[in-house]
Amino acid sequence: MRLYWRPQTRASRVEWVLAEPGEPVERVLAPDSGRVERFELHPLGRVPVLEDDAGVRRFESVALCTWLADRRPERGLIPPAGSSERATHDQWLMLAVTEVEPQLDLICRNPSIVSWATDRLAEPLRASSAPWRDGLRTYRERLLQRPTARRLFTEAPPC
Ligand SMILES: N[C@@H](CCC(=O)N[C@@H](CS)C(=O)NCC(=O)O)C(=O)O
Repeated sequence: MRLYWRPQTRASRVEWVLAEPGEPVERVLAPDSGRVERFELHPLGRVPVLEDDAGVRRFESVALCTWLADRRPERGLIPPAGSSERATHDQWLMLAVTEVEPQLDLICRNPSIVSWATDRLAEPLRASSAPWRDGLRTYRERLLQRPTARRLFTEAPPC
């Protein structure tokens, strides 16, 4: 398994899921942003890209994480495919990636819009605060049950 990564990118998600089951991985620092070699790895020149042991390269961090978790069911990283728990898992996963992440991305790239974006996000959050609180609490509890996640999220030095 070979992971093409850059620091402080979504590659860290994949690194974490690889670390949980202790999968051996070769980390390869991807070429600098915008370089033509990046587009040979990914159609939009992005990271992470994961190459499996058969040499097949794939991208999209969440799809990679899901695949890695599914292939080691005994580790209990993800509910079994087709189960009701998995449907709920995927629901929150998709909401995070399709609804929340683009807004956070926008804010990170345009710090001047923080107050506009906070107002925009605050209303729906206020209106439905219980599901968010419950979801986040469950997420945090489950994360902290995993030694690797606990180490990465609570003991890792800031990058
Ligand atoms: N949806 C993709 C997003 C990938 C992405 O946007 N990666 C960023 C880093 S987090 C990237 O490579 N940006 C272009 C660049 O750095 O040149 C995923 O989750 O893998």
